[in-house]
Amino acid sequence: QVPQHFPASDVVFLDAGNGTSALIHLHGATVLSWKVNGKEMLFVSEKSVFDGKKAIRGGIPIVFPQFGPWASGPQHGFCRIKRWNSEIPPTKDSKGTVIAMLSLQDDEETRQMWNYKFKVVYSLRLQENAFIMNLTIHNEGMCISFFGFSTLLHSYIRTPDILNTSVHGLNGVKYVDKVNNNRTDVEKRENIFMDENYDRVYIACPTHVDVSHIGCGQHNLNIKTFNLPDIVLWNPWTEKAKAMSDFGDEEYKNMICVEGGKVNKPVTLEAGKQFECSQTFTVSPAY
Ligand code: TA6
Repeated sequence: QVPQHFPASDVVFLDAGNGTSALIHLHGATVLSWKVNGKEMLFVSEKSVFDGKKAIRGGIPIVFPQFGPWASGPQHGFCRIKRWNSEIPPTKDSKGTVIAMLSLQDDEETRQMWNYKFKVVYSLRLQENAFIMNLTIHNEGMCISFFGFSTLLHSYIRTPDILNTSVHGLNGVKYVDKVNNNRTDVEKRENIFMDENYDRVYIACPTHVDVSHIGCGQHNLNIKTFNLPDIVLWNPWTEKAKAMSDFGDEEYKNMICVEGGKVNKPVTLEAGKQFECSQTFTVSPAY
């Protein structure tokens, strides 16, 4: 359902064959589409704006250097609203993995908000039934450490029915509930079904979670994370859906955000050092 009329100069298309493909928009290096056997696994709002200014409502926006509201700049930082560079054209390696590499460097605008020299390199590797997204944040300064950044991959997963989709793997994990005055609690369910507005930060999670009945409902998604210890679960539900101009009133029924992040404990990165994190999506037939 992603409008296919994007100018070729604005997108990077990965084709791994057998109906497996991915489409990345250079605005925010936002993955817009990931198809397996021709079936779309990601959600992009029909009302998303593609004006090169506003964050795209859906796909996998990149959150850096700040998750959530930010005194120095836009909510969720500037990465998802900057135009990234495609460093290498998509190439297929000897094992059939299609690789793309995008990057974003500091500029006058970012330094106004966050006065650091940085380079973020986003490498995407698409295999027949796995999609590996690796984000490496380089502190390009000579002597100044980055203090306290957070980062997160804000993945909008598609579902035919939010009431039949569940998140498995967070039982026993502590979470902060942003819908209930940031109260903390411990998850007690094996399978988390959403039937209301959810906005929770699960802290220090296992490295694997599953999301059931995604895409057209016949697949389960496994998300494996590296250095993204926290997981945000979000669904705006009815009232918040109505309040977003770039989101359909009923679209909350067809998406679930399961977002791997390093948000609970911000990162301090010394000059010349790098912070690497990744998430790997694989799908299997729904149980
Ligand atoms: O990831 C959940 C969240 O932080 C929610 O609080 C909600 O604000 C969502 O992100 C979307 O934020 P956005 O700035 O894209 O409207």
